[in-house]
Amino acid sequence: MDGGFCRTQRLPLSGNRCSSDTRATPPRTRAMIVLHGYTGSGNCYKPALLMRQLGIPYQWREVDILNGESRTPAFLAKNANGRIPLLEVEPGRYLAESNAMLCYLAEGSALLPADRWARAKVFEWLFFEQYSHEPFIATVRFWVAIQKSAETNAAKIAEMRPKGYAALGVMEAQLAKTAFLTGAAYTIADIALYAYTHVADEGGFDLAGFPAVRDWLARVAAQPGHLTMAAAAAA
Ligand SMILES: N[C@@H](CCC(=O)N[C@@H](CS)C(=O)NCC(=O)O)C(=O)O
Repeated sequence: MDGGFCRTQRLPLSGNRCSSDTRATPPRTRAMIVLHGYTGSGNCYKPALLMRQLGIPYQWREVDILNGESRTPAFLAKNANGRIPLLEVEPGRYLAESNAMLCYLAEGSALLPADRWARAKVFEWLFFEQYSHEPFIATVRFWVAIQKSAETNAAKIAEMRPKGYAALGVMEAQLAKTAFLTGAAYTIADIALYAYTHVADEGGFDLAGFPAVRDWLARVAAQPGHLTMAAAAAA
């Protein structure tokens, strides 16, 4: 595995053991994390990229969302919202919402600062991504490049495209000032925004007018342990 970002804290293990308990019990083997996802989904790519960079092994389980697999009773029992990604942190313990996964997985690493203000600025971008960026850039890309339904959705695409460009403009303004979204350091905010920005062209978004965003995309792709979207599903 490529070099990654140092973790200073392990993910919690379930089960308590008193620190004064010195009995020689065998070390607990933790089950590998399972990422239920769909190849080509930026939301699924986010936790995969982070886990790769933190050196956390995971197993990818493909969910056929185009044929309704995420809406079956079996899947809805795992995530009532019927969406992927879904992170199975241990057998039967599920976490939905890509950016919640980033927070959970990055806890204790340099990618999620401990300082209250610095952390809040990371959250600011995570919420921005979900409200002002992903609903436009990812949705248009989905219709154009994945579902191939651009013609059917032409009116909605025309409405969403300016909103996608507005989000790119917000990023451009920040990245003209700082190397990464929250300042000089790479954080999970960059992972969250990279996921759909680096494939925005697949939805017909032209990044020519966003030079700082393009330079940032290259900086993110050059981070240790970087994983491509295609490779995320190969785990
Ligand atoms: N806010 C969610 C969005 C999840 C989402 O929209 N997932 C899409 C694929 S990227 C999905 O599962 N679509 C299938 C469906 O809605 O049935 C996140 O960030 O994880």
